Amino acid sequence: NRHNSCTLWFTGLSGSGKSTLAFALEQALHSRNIASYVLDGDNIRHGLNRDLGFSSDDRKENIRRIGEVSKLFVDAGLIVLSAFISPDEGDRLMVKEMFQPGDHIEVYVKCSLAECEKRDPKGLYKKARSGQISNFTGIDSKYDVPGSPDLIIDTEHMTVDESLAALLAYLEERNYL
Ligand code: GGZ
Repeated sequence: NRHNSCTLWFTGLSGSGKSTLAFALEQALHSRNIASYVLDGDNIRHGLNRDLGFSSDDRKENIRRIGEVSKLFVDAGLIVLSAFISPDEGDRLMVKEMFQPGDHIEVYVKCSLAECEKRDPKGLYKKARSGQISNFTGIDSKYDVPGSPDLIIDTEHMTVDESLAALLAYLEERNYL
């Protein structure tokens, strides 16, 4: 199917719903015969970026490599769904500048720390609170709220279906689909 390839860059706290939304969108695009691919911590941090941790330098290098990989996949014609906390505004700008304008869409997956901590799907906030994990985003490592995202998805107040509809509407209105 004809479409305009691009990267949707999902940023937000751990547990905000980035990967959930990315996979829901991947499925929706798949059923329209549009090729997309999800990059997230589970397929990147265990492979390509297994040498990187969570210091600010390592997060920056993590984000830089993911930006480069995303760009290659866009060149290959895909809609890339990159779901990483990417807590630093400067690092997010670095990624944005790797792309042609229009090839990069920043999606702020907005959810309060309190709600993410309540969800705590992997028990990581609990570990961070008890000191078993350090440099955890939102607890003892910063998250810069995006200053000018292209789209905000408020997962605290929207269902996955509503969030998905908002993403699809955004892409349709701007003729990506
Ligand atoms: C934040 C951490 C940390 C620390 C492990 N801080 O919710 P998850 O588990 O499945 O996804 C999180 C993932 C974050 O990796 P990213 O590559 O997205 O981070 S960044 O963009 O900041 O480079 C979380 C898990 O790894 N995790 N330790 N200290 N998240």
